[in-house]
Amino acid sequence: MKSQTHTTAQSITPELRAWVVEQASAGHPPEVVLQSMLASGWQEEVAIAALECSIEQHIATVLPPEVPVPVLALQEQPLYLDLGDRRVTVLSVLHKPQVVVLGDFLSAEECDALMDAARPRLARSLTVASKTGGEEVNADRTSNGMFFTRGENAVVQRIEARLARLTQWPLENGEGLQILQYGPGAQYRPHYDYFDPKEPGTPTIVKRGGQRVATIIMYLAEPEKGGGTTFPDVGLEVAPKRGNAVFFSYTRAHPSSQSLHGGAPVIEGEKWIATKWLREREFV
Ligand code: PD2
Ligand code: ZN
Repeated sequence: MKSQTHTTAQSITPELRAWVVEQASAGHPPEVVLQSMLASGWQEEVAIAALECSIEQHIATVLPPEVPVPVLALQEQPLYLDLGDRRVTVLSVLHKPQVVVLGDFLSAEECDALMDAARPRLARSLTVASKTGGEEVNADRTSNGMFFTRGENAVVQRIEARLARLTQWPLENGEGLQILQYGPGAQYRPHYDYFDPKEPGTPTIVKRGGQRVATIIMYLAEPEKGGGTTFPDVGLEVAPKRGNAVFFSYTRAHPSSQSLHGGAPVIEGEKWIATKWLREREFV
């Protein structure tokens, strides 16, 4: 690299930035790049700042953009959240990725009402086909399921309004509530809920409200064994306790979000969940 002889007012030029990105792309670790800048006469603060801002800018060109996501009101570390019609318990919080486990989010009557209304409409679960934007049966997902339309009945309306207060995110940005039933052996292998920007079907899918930015899984019936919701990147497993819920968000449609998650196989009994996916904008 070109030697830096003057000691005042060094600045991060486009050439310096390009050089840093080139070094990083060639596989040189940041500390090595920093050492070589210092050896060329760069002041340490300028060299570190150059390293940080060059890498940040480079990341912005190769990763999908970061987008705003719903954030729960947990600033004062409350034990309970008053959601107007119900007080729910904050059981645990993971900060990166944001994963919040909530106790008593649904009443037993609400769980039963959702399952009763869903039961006659259950069919083998489909997933969005990322190649085409349509739907397909997926061997990674061996549950039965159905979708309510948004606001379809009084219980669905009440739960959707509660979710909107929890997430401080417009109710209109939510997809219709999905119900899934898992018997023994059924599972949902680890996946991301966002739509992969590299897949050809994604532009079609995101015309209806943009990317998914958060998921809430509510447990309606608990199996005796198995069926936890796993987050393999962070070694977390959420117990599928009836009435409880888990919220998680993903600021970037990329594995670096660490939002990989799955439904572990049910070993004994039956697991039922309701899933709400939140989009960036109104889901139409
Ligand atoms: O059933 C689950 O625990 C589970 C796991 C992963 C549900 C979903 N994803 C989902 O509905 O997206
Ligand atoms: Zn999922």
